[in-house]
Amino acid sequence: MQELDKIIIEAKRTFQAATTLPELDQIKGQFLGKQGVLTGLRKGLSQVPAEERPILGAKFNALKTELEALLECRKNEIKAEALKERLDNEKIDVSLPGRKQALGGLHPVTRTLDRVTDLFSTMGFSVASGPEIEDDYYNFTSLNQPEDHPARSMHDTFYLDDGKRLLRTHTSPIQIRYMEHNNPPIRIVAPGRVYRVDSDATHSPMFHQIEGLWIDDRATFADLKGTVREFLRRFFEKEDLEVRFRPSYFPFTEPSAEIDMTFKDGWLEIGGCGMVHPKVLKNVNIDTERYQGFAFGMGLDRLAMLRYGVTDLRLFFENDLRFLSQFVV
Ligand code: 2NL
Repeated sequence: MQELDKIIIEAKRTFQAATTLPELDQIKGQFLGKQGVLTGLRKGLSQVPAEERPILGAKFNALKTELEALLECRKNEIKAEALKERLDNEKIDVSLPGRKQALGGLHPVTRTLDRVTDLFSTMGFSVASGPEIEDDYYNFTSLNQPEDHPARSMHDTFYLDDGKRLLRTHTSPIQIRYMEHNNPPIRIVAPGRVYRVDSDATHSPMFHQIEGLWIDDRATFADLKGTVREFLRRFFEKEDLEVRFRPSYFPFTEPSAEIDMTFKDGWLEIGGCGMVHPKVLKNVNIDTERYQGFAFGMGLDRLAMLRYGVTDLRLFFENDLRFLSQFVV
């Protein structure tokens, strides 16, 4: 009888120590299996005196039933623990925000270009374009740039391998081509990529320009000043922005001027301009007795840098998403 009680205590302890179903199954074998403790006990029953056998037999059966019940109970506990652990590990927070599709955006130079062309179109200008690969005639000769002009040298201009074609160094050829195919009055802006052999914090071998051209029977230097000043005031959203025209020289304009605007507590050069040189008009068969006009040019990247407060031009062309993604939306 004492031995039976000990078995119960021992069984409870080992069942509790089992943490997995296979482990519990193995322990079950130790008690109820063929070589188990209970089988040993049943064999011992035959040695007990006949009169004690019924009581011990009943006790033995009760013990067996209890062990089976304890096993079942522990088995359910282990299953419940395994389920709880799985639920804890696999739980998801359905209230978390979803992963959004990454949103692209327009490049800051493109945004500036769109803004500039929008402003000029409200002032009556159309937008013209042309090839980035040009030849000597459209890039230099037609613009009254003499053969020995330093800008034509290999140091400043990218020539293609044939030695004849080149990457345009300004967007003026667009306007030459436009004037060849359209009669005055002409009012266009010509934006685009241009190329020069130059590279540092403020110069990139590829950069962007926008030029404007206004040809009719009376356009004057006063119209030029008003047009450029009005554009800059609208672009920088500054009604009291001052613009200054400083005498200068370009082969394709006469007279010519640099365009300065007020910036911080001084002046900042933002472009150049002038009255289109009669030789240039003659090159495109415009009658200089009837027509005259002005042209101006500005750096688009420069306008973008000023608008967004970017101090190194190269950031625009490195395509680092940490920089570019700040211009999304
Ligand atoms: C600058 C200066 C300028 C022009 C561009 C032009 C075009 C034709 C005829 C005459 Cl077809 N002129 N363009 C004129 C003066 C200045 O650009 O500093 N650009 C960034």
